[in-house]
Amino acid sequence: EGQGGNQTGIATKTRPKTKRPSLYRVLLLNDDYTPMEFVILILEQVFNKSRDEATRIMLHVHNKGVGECGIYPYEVAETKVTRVMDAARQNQHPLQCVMEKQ
Ligand code: NFA
Repeated sequence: EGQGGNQTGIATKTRPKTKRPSLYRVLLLNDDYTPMEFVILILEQVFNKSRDEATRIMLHVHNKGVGECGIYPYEVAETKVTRVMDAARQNQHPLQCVMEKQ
């Protein structure tokens, strides 16, 4: 009586212990110098947003100081943060991208 019960005759359920990957929120931070168009391109190219959605997120970051680009498993989030920070550095923009456990 392994799977569906125990020695008492009372039916019990065992659930296979699968670990769901923890999710991370990737955020863009506002600054005074990064061009709006650059931020839109980042949101399109790194976060696969449409132009309309990218524009919406960019303006949200611009107006509120911070905004969410997406929620991903750790390694995906980390890769996206690295891509943004590399692109910002290459173009000499101070744009900052961070991840936080959701
Ligand atoms: N605040 C920037 C500007 O006025 C635009 C920006 C938006 C920068 C979102 C960083 C993030 N050029």
